[in-house]
Amino acid sequence: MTAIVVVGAQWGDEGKGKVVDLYTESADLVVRYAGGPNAGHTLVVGDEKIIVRLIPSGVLRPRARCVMAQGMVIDPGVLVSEIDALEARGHSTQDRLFVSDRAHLILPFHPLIDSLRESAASDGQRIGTTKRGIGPCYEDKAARRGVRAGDLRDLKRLASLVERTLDTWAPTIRALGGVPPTQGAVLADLEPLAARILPLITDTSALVDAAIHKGERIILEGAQGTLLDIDHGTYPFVTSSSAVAGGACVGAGIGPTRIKRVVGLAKAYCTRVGEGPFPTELHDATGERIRKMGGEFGSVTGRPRRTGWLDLPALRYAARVNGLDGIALTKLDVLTGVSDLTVCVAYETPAGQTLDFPIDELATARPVYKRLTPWTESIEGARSLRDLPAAARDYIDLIEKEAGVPIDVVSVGPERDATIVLR
Ligand code: 2SA
Ligand code: GDP
Ligand code: MG
Repeated sequence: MTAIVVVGAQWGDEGKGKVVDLYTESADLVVRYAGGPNAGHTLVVGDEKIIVRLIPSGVLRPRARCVMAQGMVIDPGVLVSEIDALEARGHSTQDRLFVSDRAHLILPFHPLIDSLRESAASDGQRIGTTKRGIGPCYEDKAARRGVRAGDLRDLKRLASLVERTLDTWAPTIRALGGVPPTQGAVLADLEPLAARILPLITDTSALVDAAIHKGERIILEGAQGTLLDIDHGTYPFVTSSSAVAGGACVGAGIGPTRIKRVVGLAKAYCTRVGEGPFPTELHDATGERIRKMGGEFGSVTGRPRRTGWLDLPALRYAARVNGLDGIALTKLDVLTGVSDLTVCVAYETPAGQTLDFPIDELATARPVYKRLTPWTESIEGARSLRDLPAAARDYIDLIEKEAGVPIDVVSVGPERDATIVLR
């Protein structure tokens, strides 16, 4: 068994792009198992920075095949632009990019509905989505009226499927003050894209299974993060997919017995983009400093990300619901010089103090903080634990102890080699 799941342990943007790219050095197959073009996974290699939204983060490793599996929702226009942008920069996807025939398609009215709803929502109701049509597309999937990538094979059938879905949404679009596109306009957009995407479409569950049987090394790449998962996140302020490690089995179409290891990604602090509870959020100069030093702006939307202290109960929760075997700790360098370095170690709730993450009581629970010794030395050049100041090593030890999960990797910069590999 060779399949490793890489999953976000917080609210996304933990550095999945960097870590998946790193792990793919020796991988044969990288499989994105959930989400869609709401994701922005950043890859930094030398002077080059590439943000992938749909295509798996292994794409810069020429020997790795890349699979967009059936748990994903795919916007055909975004996919074709992403392929063209990569090719233009000399990164070929020829013969190594595969799209599941069962992945659902984001159609032009999905982002329209998403945007109209967000604009119409009152404060407290707004989710703060990326407006990329993710929610409405997964709604069509659950309502059993979605259009799938495999449907692009038969344009006549595609026309009737688009009509059915569009007819369902048109009254909602009008009620929200929008103008639904015509079926003709949707199909006219889709047909040239279909010609480009059709050669990529296949039964990716069978492809992944064959790779498993050949003993190939497989990375299953998550999107967003545990606390944005539709079942296990801070509902309703979540995305609409199964972001957790369990989602890798459903999303890629393989059984749990095939997974060898689950690695959770955690930033050395927390961020969240969009609405919803964030108990350790900082609204002060330290929060601003972390945003600036960490470049904490949405990779897709450019929105400023909310920043806050590391939440250890939330990390323990992520360790539990994902069954984490290891943690990749990222962006430790961003905490250099943060003089009031603090972590959340527990929560105070009406029922008393708890070490658990009180996910359904976040409105009333209060974080219990612990102040730690800061460090001021630059750590971007560190390549082993010995290169780190004692306070940074203590920070890593504390996380490992409190999360109850070994730290496999510590990332100290966006580049591939700015990494300390521990196991
Ligand atoms: P959606 O668009 O329906 O999935 O939004 C629902 C919630 O999920 C959050 N979400 C994200 N959170 C962090 N990063 C994401 N990707 C982009 C990035 C975000 C960006 O890499 O920075 O550019 O703004 C992502 N995608 C979805 C979203 O904020 C909502 O809270
Ligand atoms: P993802 O969605 O989990 O792939 O994360 P994003 O790409 O949205 O955001 C992570 C950001 O942090 C990107 O700009 C990365 O280049 C950057 N990054 C990743 N690891 C590190 C690190 O260890 N240190 C610093 N300073 N930046 C990092
Ligand atoms: Mg991101």
